[in-house]
Amino acid sequence: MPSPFLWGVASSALQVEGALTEDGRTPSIWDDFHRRPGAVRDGHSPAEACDHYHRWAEDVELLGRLGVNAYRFSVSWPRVVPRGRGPVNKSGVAFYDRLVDALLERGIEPVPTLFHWDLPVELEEAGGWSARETAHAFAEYAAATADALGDRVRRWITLNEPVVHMAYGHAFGIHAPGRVLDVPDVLAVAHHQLLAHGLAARELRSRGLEALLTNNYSPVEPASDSPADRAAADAYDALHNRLFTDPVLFGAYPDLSAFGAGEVPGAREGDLELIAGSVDGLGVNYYNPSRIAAPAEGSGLPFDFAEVTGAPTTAFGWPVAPEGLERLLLLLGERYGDALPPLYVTENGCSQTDAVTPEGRVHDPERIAYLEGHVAAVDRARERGADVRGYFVWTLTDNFEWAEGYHQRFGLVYVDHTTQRRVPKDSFDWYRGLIAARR
Ligand code: IFM
Repeated sequence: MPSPFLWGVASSALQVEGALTEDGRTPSIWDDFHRRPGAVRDGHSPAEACDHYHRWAEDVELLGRLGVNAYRFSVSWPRVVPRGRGPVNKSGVAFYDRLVDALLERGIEPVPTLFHWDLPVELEEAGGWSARETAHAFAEYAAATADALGDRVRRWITLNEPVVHMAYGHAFGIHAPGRVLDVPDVLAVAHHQLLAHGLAARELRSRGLEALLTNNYSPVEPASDSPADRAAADAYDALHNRLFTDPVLFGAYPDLSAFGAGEVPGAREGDLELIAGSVDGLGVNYYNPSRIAAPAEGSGLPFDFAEVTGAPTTAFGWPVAPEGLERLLLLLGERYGDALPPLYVTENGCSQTDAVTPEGRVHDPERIAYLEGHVAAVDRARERGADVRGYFVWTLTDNFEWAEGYHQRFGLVYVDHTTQRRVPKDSFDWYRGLIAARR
């Protein structure tokens, strides 16, 4: 019998768990990075986040009320394998054991992500994603986690948005580990993440489990019809949309010549063969489209961002364009044809400036409109042939939004970050109603 469509929500360990020093967890790169002056807005810290490590039962209760049949969360590498490599931390595994069991008791499929940007510091000190060995360490950690949970968890996501981790963390320095590398070194980071995915997928599949890779995608349009803007749009598309997908589906890197790159550094014989065909599903995180122009004189990049005009924006300033999701899902089919595995929208959502009313309610009509529009876009794409098997709202609870700290609220549930009180927003009720009607 085919699996039912997955209606879910998504989260990640560093953004919700807190308890950074408990039960044997060691620091991740974000534990260090957030302390750098100016790294995170207003110096916010992930130390407590949503205190999900202690309040997981309450959060699972919320998921039960919401009626989702899937929950995407991430496993914290430094909690499960504290030194990045070597012995597994039983207490760390026990946390995810309890979570998985509690989800299954409510008929909610656990969909874990193995890496959502929280690399153990010890591995960063040994070279991080610049080091090929990190890919092997990841495969060992993936194997150990699959051994612990694979009897109950079928679908696994290896990496979350490697393009964002590569660019923000290793080129722009605005996410952990805060490195600003040259293009060839940035591409080596990309290759090692892809290798890590390929090695981990092999471990998962050898255990009869499914391996998914989740990326951030953004349909690209040139700012004008000029050849320069079109070339810039192609360069951005290659970087943002193709760099982590072509190797996995076609076994080859896209044309990166606009970045002055010939061979991708770090790629060894046999790597692309391992990476090719290594997914049983593609995770699509979609927030907004991109409009791209030719770079200004002297820019170090072959593209520049142009404003997407005529669209409302979220609190983050991101344009709201649900039709971009439909376009993207169809484009993936056109681009990859038979090589494309089933698609899952593994993240979609928006930040808004939410507040609790004196009556204890959170009215968020903009979020409801955003989600309604994007679910309709998924419907249209499916009607037009896209094989989409799931949709996950980002996110359940307002959480630590990386360099923005607690300033961007994406949750269906409002969290008062001083008391940890959870208040379901109107969008929570809206999503519950949608799921009830669809299931
Ligand atoms: O919060 C992030 C998430 O960790 C990765 N995808 C985008 C979300 C919103 O910025």
